[in-house]
Amino acid sequence: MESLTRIAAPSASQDDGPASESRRGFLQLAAATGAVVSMGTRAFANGDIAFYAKDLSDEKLVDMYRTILKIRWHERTQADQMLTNPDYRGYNHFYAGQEAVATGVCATLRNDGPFEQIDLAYSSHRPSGHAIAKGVDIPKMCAENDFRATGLNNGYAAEMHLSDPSVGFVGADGMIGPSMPIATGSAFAFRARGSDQVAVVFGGDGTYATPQFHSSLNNARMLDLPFIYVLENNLYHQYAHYSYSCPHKDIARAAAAYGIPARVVDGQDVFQVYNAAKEAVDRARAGGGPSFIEAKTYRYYNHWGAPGATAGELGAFGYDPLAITSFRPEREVRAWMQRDPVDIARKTLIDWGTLDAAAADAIETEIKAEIAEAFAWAAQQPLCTPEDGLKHVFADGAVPARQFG
Ligand SMILES: Cc1ncc(C[n+]2csc(CCOP(=O)(O)OP(=O)(O)O)c2C)c(N)n1
Ligand SMILES: [Mg+2]
Repeated sequence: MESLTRIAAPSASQDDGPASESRRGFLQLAAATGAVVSMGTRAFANGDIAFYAKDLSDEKLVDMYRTILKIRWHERTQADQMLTNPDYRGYNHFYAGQEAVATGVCATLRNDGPFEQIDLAYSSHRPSGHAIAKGVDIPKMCAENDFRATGLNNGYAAEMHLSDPSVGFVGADGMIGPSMPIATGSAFAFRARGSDQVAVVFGGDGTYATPQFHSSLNNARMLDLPFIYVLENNLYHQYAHYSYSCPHKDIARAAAAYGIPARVVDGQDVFQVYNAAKEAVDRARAGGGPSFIEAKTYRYYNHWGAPGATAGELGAFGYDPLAITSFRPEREVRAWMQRDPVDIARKTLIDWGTLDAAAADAIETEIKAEIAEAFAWAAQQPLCTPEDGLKHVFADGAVPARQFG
């Protein structure tokens, strides 16, 4: 039995033909005239998805492009801070190169409203892209990442424990694996309450080797939970290629063992990711149980921080002193950068007539300035004090301060 399906090559270079164009036109007309259009995921007989992101409104498509750019410029600006500003305390496991995955998935989720109704996203140790795509306040996230007292989590969390329940971003997780059973617990609660919310987990190729990966998938299937696992296969866990810990080229094959429908997508193409996520979310909301999405992608920086990077330039190349040896040849990084998620989204929207080049440039200029402003605001925020470090450790008043004197 094989439930694994693959979404074909980037839609930007594909001609879906006049039928798709006229369908998009029809849907836009229907939207403009207020006609009720029943939208849903449809599949061809061979299993390929027939729901195209191109059916979305121009506003929603441009919004996805803006999100990709916000993530990209957040990463680049933070890398530059780390490389050039000795007063900057923050750090990151950079998400640049993977922006289309978080953006395409979160664009299918309910990200605002009462906590009892929004969808929940569980992140990993590489959280900034997931956080931005889910809708966290970016200036506050920048402040948090620099350990500022007015940051998203009052400076207690920084990158590794970022969290914002108001948008359903349950949070980052420094451990590889545990987010999966916690998220299946949320999905179980949704099902028990009769809610149509879904729980999404973002994890890396390294999670295959954890026990939580296998037990969570099995339980999600056995209990038909509204649970979506988004595996971002960026080829490496820390400095080792994923073939060192997983026998499958497509890790999504593992889902078949648990009877979970799976898709492999080009993680550099936000609209392919959107299509697969939309199918999975529709299935989960309708009571159809879990789904597995493997997005083939790549990180432009090394595992952690900015070794090998140069201020003002995208990406990190060459030997990483944090690794015993570097497993990433420079030519591999540069080859992946040829299939850049920002470029692919931009080209697709220009092909579809949603944006022209001047409008796309103007959006990028605007986002770059917005991110620079977020970092500037964060740098003005008060730092945490040593006393702050004792807050929230014990119940207030339970431990006299002299105990630490
Ligand atoms: C249980 C556990 N073991 C080891 C680590 C150390 N560690 C941090 S990140 C990482 C690799 C994760 O790789 P992957 O899941 O592919 O995610 P990526 O970094 O590629 O995004 C490891 C082993 C950890 N955080 N937790
Ligand atoms: Mg990885």
